[in-house]
Amino acid sequence: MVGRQHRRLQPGRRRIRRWQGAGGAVAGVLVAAVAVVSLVILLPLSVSTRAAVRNITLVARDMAFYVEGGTVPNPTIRLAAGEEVRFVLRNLDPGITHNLAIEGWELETAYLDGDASATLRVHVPDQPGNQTYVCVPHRGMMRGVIEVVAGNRR
Ligand SMILES: [Cu+2]
Repeated sequence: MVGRQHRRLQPGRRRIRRWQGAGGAVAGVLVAAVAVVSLVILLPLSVSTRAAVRNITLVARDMAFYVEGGTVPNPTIRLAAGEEVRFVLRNLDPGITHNLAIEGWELETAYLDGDASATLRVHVPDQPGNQTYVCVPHRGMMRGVIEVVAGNRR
């Protein structure tokens, strides 16, 4: 009885040893190769996805536009020719309606109440040059320049 059980255990043990030896090394190399190949394939994908659309968050407060976290009212915004940009406008002026319009490109968000936000998807033209962005109801106070520069400079 005891002898039989002992014999039965032996082959299993040997199989495990072999797996941890040469077979284990081959498996390890394979796993590493698959990981490297996956990285090579996935890395450019994630990078290009991030580069495809750039988010620019603007806030409207005290009757001016600001880049989120910025202190310069109605800042000049530099965009690269041909790039994809998503403007996000948040209205932080309670009780005052604001929007964001780039009239030269015929783009305009809805009018926003305080605390609301909207997005404006922009395909920047390939030609460098300047545009004006405004808040339509307050175009006298809330207006700035969009600079379109060639290539990737921005
Ligand atoms: Cu406004």
